[in-house]
Amino acid sequence: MEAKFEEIYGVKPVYRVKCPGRVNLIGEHIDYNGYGVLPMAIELGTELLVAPINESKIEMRNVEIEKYDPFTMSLPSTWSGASPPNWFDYVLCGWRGILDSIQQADQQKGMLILMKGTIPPSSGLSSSSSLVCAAALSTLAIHTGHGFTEKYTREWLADLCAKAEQMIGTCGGGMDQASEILSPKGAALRIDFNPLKSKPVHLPNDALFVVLHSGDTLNKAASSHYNERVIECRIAAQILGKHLNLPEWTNFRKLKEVQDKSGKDLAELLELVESVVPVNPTVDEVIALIGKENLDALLSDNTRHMKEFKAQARAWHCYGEAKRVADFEEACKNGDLIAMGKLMNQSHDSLKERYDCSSPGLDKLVNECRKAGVLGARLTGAGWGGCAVVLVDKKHPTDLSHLHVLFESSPCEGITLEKF
Ligand code: ADP
Ligand code: NG1
Ligand code: MG
Repeated sequence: MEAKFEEIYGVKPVYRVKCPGRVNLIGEHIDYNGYGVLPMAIELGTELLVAPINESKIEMRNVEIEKYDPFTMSLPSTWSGASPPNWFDYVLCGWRGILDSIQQADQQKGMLILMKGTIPPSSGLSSSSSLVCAAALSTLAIHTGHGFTEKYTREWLADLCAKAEQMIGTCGGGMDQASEILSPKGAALRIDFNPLKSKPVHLPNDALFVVLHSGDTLNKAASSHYNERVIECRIAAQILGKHLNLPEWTNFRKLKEVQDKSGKDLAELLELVESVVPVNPTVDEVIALIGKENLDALLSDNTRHMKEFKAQARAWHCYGEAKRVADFEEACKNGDLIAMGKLMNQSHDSLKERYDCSSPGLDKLVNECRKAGVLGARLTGAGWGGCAVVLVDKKHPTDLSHLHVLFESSPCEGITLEKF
């Protein structure tokens, strides 16, 4: 990579940033509802080589030149988002996030960037956030001459990158960025939000997590599927908040706010969802429940076309999945692989049936893995294609050689910065 950088740009790179991808073990589509998740960082990742230049431009190249066009942007630039995004827009999310946060928007420094990514794109292993986070740390180094400090902490960067990636149009939670920045080597990470907190979760010695590809892919920012789910959850949160007479329910955006403000446990909330949240309300029915002004404020640009909202099923999945994360963490502590596998199966079934975010290829893959005898199998990441993660007992290995195995995962460390 260094020789390639020098060959392209005629100067040596000054920094190398490496950022892993992540595989989510459990806790899907609940980060943006405020609930904790349990991913681990993986060995596949993004590598950026960067150098400062005196010219007023950012120039970027990808080693996969046939797939990703080179891009040059003159500085100063007011870029603040692009939807649907090109590959370099993910880099610019990280760049803009840092400049706004360190208040150097008017002192944009020239940069040369060479990128190499090994995460299969649009496959639920978070190639997008790996790119955003790597670009953000590179920009920090170029503009300040250093990486993490007491002021610019890993938590600060994870929060910043979660917000920054929304500039490509998805209303994401913060799981991917937190996992890819905060993960310790050798352990999965339990991540909680608002405020962001994380703690290592040591996996049982006999637990082997295998990642397989379904063959289907979907770029999350190029369709409205993802944001549609976010909006349906927001609507369910306001319907529940209003029903329970909770103060400031019109500000609710996350299903966890209902729990925090009502003090109810997840089992009580699941019951309430069934009795209070309509199955498939139309726009007019939602307006009758929460008011037009509130609905308008909840919708994103790419969800204003929606005619109906599967609010009940989405909320049901979310509260159920939040419980499964807690149970999975407990099962991990107890080394109970059977219980972990069952929870992964339940997670997939809920995502398929209540969240409508699986795909025929993913369901086929999950079924084949289960038939082969794995302890648990589920889609990982946002879904609609991409990868499945399965749990295998190392003492009784399952033969998956007839399927498209990508890798056997061992927990890797989060993002790193190196100065040459
Ligand atoms: P994922 O589940 O991998 O995060 P997304 O749909 O969120 O999938 O993001 C995928 C997008 O990230 C791609 O369409 C591309 O724009 C960008 N991307 C991923 N890998 C690379 C790469 N190696 N080089 C350039 N861009 C990449
Ligand atoms: P992927 O599939 O990596 O794009 C997305 C979101 C996560 C989370 C999962 C579903 C972004 C950057 N990522 O991941 O926050 O909501 O889906 O659990 O928005
Ligand atoms: Mg992504």
